[in-house]
Amino acid sequence: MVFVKTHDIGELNDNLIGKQVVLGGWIEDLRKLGKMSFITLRDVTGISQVIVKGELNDNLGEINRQSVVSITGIVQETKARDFPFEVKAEGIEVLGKAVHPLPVDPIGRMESNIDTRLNHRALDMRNQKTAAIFKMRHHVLQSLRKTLSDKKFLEITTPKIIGSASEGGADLFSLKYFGKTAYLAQSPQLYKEQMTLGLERVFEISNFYRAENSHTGRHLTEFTSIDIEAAFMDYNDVMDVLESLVVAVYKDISENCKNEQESIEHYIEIPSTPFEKVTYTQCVEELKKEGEQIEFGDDLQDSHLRIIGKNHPGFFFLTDWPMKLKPFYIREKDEDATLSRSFDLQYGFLELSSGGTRLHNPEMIKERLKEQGLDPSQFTDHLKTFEWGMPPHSGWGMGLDRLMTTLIGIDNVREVVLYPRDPDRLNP
Ligand code: AMO
Repeated sequence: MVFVKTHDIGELNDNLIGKQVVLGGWIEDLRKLGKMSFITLRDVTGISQVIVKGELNDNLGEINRQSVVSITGIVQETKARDFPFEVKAEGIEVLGKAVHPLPVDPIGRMESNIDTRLNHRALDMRNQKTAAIFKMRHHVLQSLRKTLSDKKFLEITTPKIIGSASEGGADLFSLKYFGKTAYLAQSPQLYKEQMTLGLERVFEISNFYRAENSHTGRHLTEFTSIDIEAAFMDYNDVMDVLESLVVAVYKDISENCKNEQESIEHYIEIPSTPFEKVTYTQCVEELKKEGEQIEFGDDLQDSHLRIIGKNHPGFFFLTDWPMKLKPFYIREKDEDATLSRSFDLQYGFLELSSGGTRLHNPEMIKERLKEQGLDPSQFTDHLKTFEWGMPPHSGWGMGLDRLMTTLIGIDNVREVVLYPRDPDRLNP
């Protein structure tokens, strides 16, 4: 028999009182009280109480909690405080049994550690806290796409299987490709830059890959990146785009995900603007004052960023990094060629995004590639596009998973990724 669900539980309303509905969902609770039983039925939209009486109750038999059932019944008013309506059952069919005990408790009465939950991720999704996080992630994606589209950015999808490094550097996964070696893209960097010469403003939201053997709460080997690239914009312009995008997402989620915030017991505060801009040089001075051994040109280590993050809590831009610390495609400042037109968006110590104004003179790019020990001949396809009327352009990339952790107030990206991939986790 084909199962037909007439209503989601969240759709039950006064007009349905006295009418028959067919619901589908999971048994969250089942209490047998002699002549009658009470079922708490949950679907993705809500919960309802179901009353089972008479012959149906006598023949109910064993139904494990968390089994999926179809319940036909009449909607009625309820005295129970926790439910807006209840349903008097006329028929119950078990569509899929759940074993007992389950490997994790979806009600969350028995807390499981994150590894156990990730090993049983599909079941973890029935935990209302976990489900709330992924409902919020859905809204964040929608919000990002809407804001960027409103700002006249076109969504593109660039290849993930590539023939040479997109960013340079060592953190590339390689794979066999019909007798050749291919790589998994680390970012859409080269393609998004190329697209500015035809489409001007582009964005991409896709997964990218980093063969980094990092074991932290903020690194994954497969992460979701939000990238933009815009012709005729400078790094200050794309910082403005980033700031307004982050604020729009925060507002959107704060207003439209009230139930989800209640489920995770974390309430979103909208960041105030403008975000502070702190230069790399200022950071070095602050660190020296705090007794750190650091000189201009040194990279900021995790311990440094923790100090800077304490001095500047919340969102701020860390700008004007030394050229030598930046990738080959970043442009220098006109007034001081040792400094770059670049920035990171920080949330305290956490780096959320990096970006900048790009070089658009191919000879300069070749020089920079050589300086960084990269072979310009590996970038021929990219470099030739700079001879086709490449506009000046700027952009950034932001880790969606990291942005999500700031929204939900949890500091492990694994909580906001369905099936996280890290050096120790390749399954399920
Ligand atoms: P970058 O390498 O700084 O810049 O990456 C941009 C942002 O992506 C996120 N991110 C990660 N998130 C989780 N796990 C990882 N292993 C990981 N690596 C990066 C971070 C980071 O800030 N092409 C440039 C961007 C640009 O200039 O447009 C780039 O990829 O949030």
